[in-house]
Amino acid sequence: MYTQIRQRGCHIFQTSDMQHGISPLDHTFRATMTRIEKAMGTLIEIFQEYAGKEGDAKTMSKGELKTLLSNEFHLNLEDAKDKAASDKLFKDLDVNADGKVDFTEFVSFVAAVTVLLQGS
Ligand SMILES: [Ca+2]
Repeated sequence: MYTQIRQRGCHIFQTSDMQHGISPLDHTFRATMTRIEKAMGTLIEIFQEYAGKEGDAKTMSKGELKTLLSNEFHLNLEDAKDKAASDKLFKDLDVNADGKVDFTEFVSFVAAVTVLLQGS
């Protein structure tokens, strides 16, 4: 079962890989994707879009995360109080404390927010 999930997961990642474009085969695969596969592909696309804005395209800087929070969560982080909150959130997300938010750290955050929303 995990092999099948992994095989489709590789297609989702390739289909969502904006840096290399989407081939006609990927469009065919995209049409077969289930809702949850599309949701996972969307998470990958969003992460890659923001992580790719500056520096290492596989991790998000504090500035990239701030832009993502502003654009995708409609958070305005312009005043000092909000800056402190976004700095704390970045520190909380950066579980391995390497000064960057990688995909695992990002997707853990999205999962936690989703659980909160589902329970409210
Ligand atoms: Ca990190």
